[in-house]
Amino acid sequence: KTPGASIRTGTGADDLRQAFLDNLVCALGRLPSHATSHDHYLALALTVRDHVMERGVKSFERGDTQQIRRVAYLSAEFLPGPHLGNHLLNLGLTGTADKALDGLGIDLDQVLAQEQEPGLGNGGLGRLASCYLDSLATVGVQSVGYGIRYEFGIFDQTIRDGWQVEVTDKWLHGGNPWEVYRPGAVQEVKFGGHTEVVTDAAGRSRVHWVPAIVVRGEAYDTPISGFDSDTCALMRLWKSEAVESFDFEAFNHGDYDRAVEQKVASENLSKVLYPNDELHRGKELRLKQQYFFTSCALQDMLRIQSLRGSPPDSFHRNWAVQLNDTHPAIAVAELMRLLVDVHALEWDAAWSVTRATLSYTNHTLLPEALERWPVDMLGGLLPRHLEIIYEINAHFLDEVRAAFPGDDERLARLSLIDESGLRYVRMANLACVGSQTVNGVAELHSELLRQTVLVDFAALWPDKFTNVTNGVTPRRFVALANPGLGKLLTKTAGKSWPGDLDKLRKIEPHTDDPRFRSEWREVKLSNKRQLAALIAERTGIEVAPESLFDVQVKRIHEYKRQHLNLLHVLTLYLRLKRDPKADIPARTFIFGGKAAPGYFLAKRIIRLATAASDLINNDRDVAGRIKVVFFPDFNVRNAQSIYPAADLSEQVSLAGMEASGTGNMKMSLNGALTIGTLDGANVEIREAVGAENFFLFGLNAGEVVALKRGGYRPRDRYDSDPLLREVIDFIGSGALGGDVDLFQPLVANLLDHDPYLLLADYRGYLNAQQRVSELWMDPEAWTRASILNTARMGRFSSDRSIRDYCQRVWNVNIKKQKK
Ligand code: 26Q
Repeated sequence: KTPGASIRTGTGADDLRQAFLDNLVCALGRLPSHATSHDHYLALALTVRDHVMERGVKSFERGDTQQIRRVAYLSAEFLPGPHLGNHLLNLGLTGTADKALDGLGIDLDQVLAQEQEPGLGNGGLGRLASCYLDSLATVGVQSVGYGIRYEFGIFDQTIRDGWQVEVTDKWLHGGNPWEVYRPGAVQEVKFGGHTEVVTDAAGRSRVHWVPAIVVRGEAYDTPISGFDSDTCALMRLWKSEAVESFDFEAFNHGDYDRAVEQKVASENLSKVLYPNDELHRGKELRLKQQYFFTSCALQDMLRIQSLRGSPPDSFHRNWAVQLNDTHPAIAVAELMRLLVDVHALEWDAAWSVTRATLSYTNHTLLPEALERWPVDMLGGLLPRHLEIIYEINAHFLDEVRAAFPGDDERLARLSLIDESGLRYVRMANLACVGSQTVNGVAELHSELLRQTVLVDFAALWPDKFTNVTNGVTPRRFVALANPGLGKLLTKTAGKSWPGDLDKLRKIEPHTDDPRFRSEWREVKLSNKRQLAALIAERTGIEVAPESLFDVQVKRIHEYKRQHLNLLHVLTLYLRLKRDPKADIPARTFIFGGKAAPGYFLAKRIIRLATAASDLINNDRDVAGRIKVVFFPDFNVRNAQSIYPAADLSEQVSLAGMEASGTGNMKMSLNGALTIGTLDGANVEIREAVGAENFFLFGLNAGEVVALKRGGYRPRDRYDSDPLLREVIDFIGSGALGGDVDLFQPLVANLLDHDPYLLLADYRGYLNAQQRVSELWMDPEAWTRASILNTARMGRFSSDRSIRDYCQRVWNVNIKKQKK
C-alpha cells in the first residue's frame, strides 16, 4: 500500500460513496443538499483520480528503480475524449460507482454527461495519440505523452442556416479535475537573438545562444489509466507563461505597454490550437508552438534521467522518442543543441545519441501538408538551430555524395534545405535524417512513402523504413461506447476480449446461430434507437431506426470525398422522384465532421449536405424512403454515440490519399459493413474481414496515377453519363434552395478540375451502393456479414499497434505478455 492512499481509494461501494461525499464537502465546499450535477461530476472525478494517481505513482517508481527505457510520444495534438467513464471502465469500477451514487439518489449517466472533453486535436492524428497512450498503459509500457495545453482547443461546430459556424471551445471553464500542476517541472524556452562562440572553463570553444526572449513552460499532468493494468501513462502538457509577470525595467521607464505586450506574447504561445489539418501554412506562431513543447519535453526528459543518476550520453538508453508527424521534428536540432551546447558532448557522440533516440511517423502523402519553414523565419526564431541544421546537412550530404557520386539532382532532393526558389527547411527530411526508424501508418501508405515522398531516403537507408498499421482502443470504442455489444461479446467470447482483441474470433462459430443473429440485430437496433433520439434532440430531424444507417463521419476534405457520397444521395433522390415505386430500401444518410474555418470548398460541401437534408427530409414524395442528417459538432463524445449505430461505413477517399483512417476500424469493429476504396487501412480491413463482407469500388492507387498522367478530362465523363449529368445539373440549378450559384464553385471544380476523380469513380460507387441495398434486403445475410466484421477485426486493436512499435521501433520490453 502507498502510505496515505488507503482511506481515499477503497474499492467497495460504501468506500466510494464516502470518498465522493468527502470530496464534495472538503475539496469543493459544497453541501450535498446544494450540489449541482456538475458538482457531482467534479466530486466523482476527484475520487476516481485518486485511484488512478495511486497506480500512476507506483508504476513510475518502478520504472526508476528498474532503469526501464521509457517511451516519450511527442504530439502537437491529443484527443482523449471524456475521461471519467473510461477510467471507471479501466478500473473495473463502473458498477460500484453506479451503486454508490444510486444510494444518494444520483444518476451516474447524468454525472458523466457533465464532462467537457479536451478537444486538443483536429482529428485522426490526435485521436491516434490518445489511443496509443491508452494502449501503452494497458500493455504495461512506461510512457509520457508530451504536448501543448491549449487554452482553446478545436472549435465547437454549430450549424446556422445550413452553414458551419465556429464557436470558441472553452473546455477549461468548468474547471479541470483531471490535471495536476507540476511546479517542479518548469522549463525555460528561448527564442530569437544571436549566437556567440565562447571558450569554456576547460578551454574548449562552445556556442552560446543569447536569446531575445525567454518563455516559461509549465507542466500539467493528466494520468491515463490502462485496462486491467497497474501501469499508468502520463499526458504531460505544457502551458506557456511570461518569465516575469512584468518587465520591470520597461515598466520603470514608463513603457508599460511594451511590458504588458511581452507578457501577452508569451502567454499566446499555448493559447489556441490551429484548426487546419492536412494543410501547411508557414505561420510563425505555429513554429513557435512546435519548438516550445518540443524543447520543454526534451529538457524534461533530460531532467528526469539525471534524477536517475544517468549521464546525458546515455539518453537513448533512458528514452525512446516518437515524433507524431513532423510537428515536433525540430527535436532533431534541439536534442543536438542540448547535448552539444548545454551538456558538452562532442558532435559525433551527440549525433549517435540523437539518432538512437528519435523515430518518425509520417501521416500524410499530400504535398500541401508537408511542413517546410522559410530559412529566414526559422533562423530568426531559432538561430542556433539553423546553424545545427546546416551542420547536420553538411555531414549528411557528404554521406550522400559517397553513396551516389556525381548525382547532383539526388543531392538537391535529399537536402534538408529546399533551394529551388525561396529557401525552406524541409521538416520531413530533417526527421528522416535524425531518426532511427521511419514508419507509415498502414501497409499501402508505408509502401507509397517508400515509392514517392521518401523514395530517395528509402534508396539510401532501406532498413530504416517500416510499417506500423494504426489501431484503435476497443475499451473506449466498443466496451464504453457500445455496452450492449460488449455484453453480448463477453457472453459469447469470455471477458478478456477488451485486453486481447483476437478473442473476438470466438464469436465466429456463432455466425450461423439464428438466436445469436437476432441478439446481434437487437443490439444494433437499440443503438440506432438511441442515436435517432439524439439526432432528434440535436437537429429536430426524425429518422427511422429500422432504416439502413449509412454513416460518413470524419473531417471534411475534398480528398475524403463527402461530395461523392452526396452525389449518390441526390442520384437516389432523383430516381425516387422519377420512379416512386423503385425498389430501394429505406436509408438514413448521416454526415458529420468539421471543416477548417478557411477551407472554402469544405464549407460548401457541408452546405451541400445541409441543403440536401432540407430538401429531402421535407419532400413528401420520398418520406419513409430516404433521410439526410448533418450531425453537428462531431467530436469524441458524439463519435461514441454514432459508431455503434452505423450499418454502413463510408470510406470513399481517392485511393492513395488517406494514409490510414481509423474511423474505418471503429465502425467495422462495431459491426458495420464498409463501402470503400483500396486506400489506407481499408486494404487490410478488407483482407481481414473477407472480400465478400466488404463493398469495394473505385480506382486503385496505381490506376489513379495512370489516369492523371494520361490527361484526365472530367467533362468527358459528364458528357457521356446521363445520370451523372442529371445530378450535377441538379446541384447547379438552384433547386436545392439558397442562392442560385451557391454550389457553382463545387460544380465548376468538378467539371473543370476534379482533382480527386469523383467523376471517374461515380459509376463504380453507384454500383457498389446497389450491392449494399441488395444485401440489406436480406437481413440474415447482412447480419452474418456484420458479425464477421466484428469477429475478424481483432488485429486493429491499438494494443497490437503498440506491440509492433515496441518490437520494430522502440526496442522496449512489454510488461504484460499476451495470455
Ligand atoms: C500542420 C501545420 C500547421 C497547422 C496544422 C497542421 C496539421 C495539424 C493536424 C497537420 C495535420 C494534422 C492532422 C493530420 C491527421 O489527422 N492525419 C491523419 O492521421 C491519421 C492517424 O494516422 C490517419 O489515420 C489519417 O489517414 C490521416 O489523415
